[in-house]
Amino acid sequence: MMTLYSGTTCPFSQRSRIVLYEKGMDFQIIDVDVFNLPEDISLMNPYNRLPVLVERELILHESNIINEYIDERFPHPQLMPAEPVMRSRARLFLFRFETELFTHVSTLESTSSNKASIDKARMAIRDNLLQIVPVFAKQKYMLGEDFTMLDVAIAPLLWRLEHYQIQLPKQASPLLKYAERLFSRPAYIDSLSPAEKAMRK
Ligand SMILES: N[C@@H](CCC(=O)N[C@@H](CS)C(=O)NCC(=O)O)C(=O)O
Repeated sequence: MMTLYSGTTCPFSQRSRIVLYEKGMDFQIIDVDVFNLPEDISLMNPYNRLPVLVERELILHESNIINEYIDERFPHPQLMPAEPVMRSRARLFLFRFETELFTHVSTLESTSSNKASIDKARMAIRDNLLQIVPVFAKQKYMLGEDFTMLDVAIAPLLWRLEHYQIQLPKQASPLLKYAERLFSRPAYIDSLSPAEKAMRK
């Protein structure tokens, strides 16, 4: 059985929780306090961060790497595109998310960020999200009509917009409707920790 060491408020951990619930197989989630990491996390992850996935002798870290492993191990429903060209494009998009959005999410999650860097991170996230609004004028999900790993990757950020004090203008409404579509999925609802539920009224 897979065991996920997961931060109850950690957006990266939530990604892996979403994938586990989408697959509907047996797994165990161990809640970890991100602000008081137990020593065994540093033994499993040299970067001493959550999430960490353990399955027998395999120990993985980095949410996107964990998620691709779960997707390959339990192929139904498949979350990465099956076809190599689309699959590599999906990986490029995941890389872009990390570089342009989640680097700023990490600033907002860090206890050592100062006000100037927090303000800068909020603006950068807002600007980058506005750029992807037009995608949802034409399609239901990030890559088309199917829910994929890209939707998994971005959902925890969209859930936290209010919590991070990021306001989007009216023109972002297709993106916010898309977010509601993600939040209404049964696996998404199951993935939420009590602390995450409390982030949105
Ligand atoms: N790129 C990593 C980011 C993971 C990450 O930053 N996790 C945070 C919690 S949300 C963490 O464990 N922070 C503890 C620390 O840095 O001390 C991933 O995708 O898994």
